[in-house]
Amino acid sequence: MSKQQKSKAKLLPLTEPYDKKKVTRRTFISTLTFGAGGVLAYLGWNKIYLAPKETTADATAGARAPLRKGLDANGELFESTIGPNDFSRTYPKSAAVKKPRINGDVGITDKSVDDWQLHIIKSPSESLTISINDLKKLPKTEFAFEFKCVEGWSQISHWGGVKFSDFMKHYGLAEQAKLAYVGMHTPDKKYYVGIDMPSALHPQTILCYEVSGQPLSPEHGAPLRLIIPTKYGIKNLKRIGTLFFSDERPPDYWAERGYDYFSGL
Ligand SMILES: Nc1nc2c(c(=O)[nH]1)N[C@H]1C(S)=C(S)[C@@H](COP(=O)(O)O)O[C@H]1N2
Ligand SMILES: [Mo]
Repeated sequence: MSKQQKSKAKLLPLTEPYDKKKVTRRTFISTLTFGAGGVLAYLGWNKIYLAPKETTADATAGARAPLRKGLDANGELFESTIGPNDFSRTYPKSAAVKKPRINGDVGITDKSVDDWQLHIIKSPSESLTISINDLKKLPKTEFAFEFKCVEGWSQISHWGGVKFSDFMKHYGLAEQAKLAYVGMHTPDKKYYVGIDMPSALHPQTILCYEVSGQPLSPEHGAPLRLIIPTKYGIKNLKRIGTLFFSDERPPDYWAERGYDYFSGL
């Protein structure tokens, strides 16, 4: 260092007097706070981790009880806010992808759907069977919307079919519509969902037989699937075999594996 630099360095203003006591106390407090936070996080995690799994008495199972409580509270909040006037955003058909992604094949691996019929269980003693052509005679509704999967992808796709509410009216299912839920499953019963009735009767919920303007392919759920834009993909059951109505929550494939029963968007 040259002589000049040395003298300049000396001219620098002194920093505030350094209070060693204060610094030690601050270090002590912050260390303690950090430590306490860590302990709390660990205890919280442990509590959830060690908590029993919820019981299988109802339609949901597989989540730790405290987490399920959170999910249920969320679901209830959603259920109380969604009404027939809350629409999922729709897009022009041209915004839809040409070949929508395919995801999930539980209950639809059997490719033969020639002898398919829709079974409606009106009551323990009364049922209806309906063909795809019967459904195609009813007014058609089509729209493009952003289909969302819980696995973290979404796509704008274009679907067509008959409004679930139109279907209920046409087949005289007014009494059934008063029940709290509709349940549905694939013809082989391997995939199944339960839908709360207000969501089922929502004007955007359709019994769908077309995707991208073409009849559904087996992978998309031919010949008939559910499209319910107000819920995640998991609720959009492909290849509906049977519909039934109930005041109890119907069994639900992904709810049994820990997902939220309502699965609203
Ligand atoms: N029968 C049946 N329906 C199903 C599934 C399934 O595995 N089997 N997967 C669900 C899930 S998780 C999603 S994201 C959508 C995917 O529909 P797509 O294959 O037409 O894109 O279907 C839903 N419906
Ligand atoms: Mo999904």
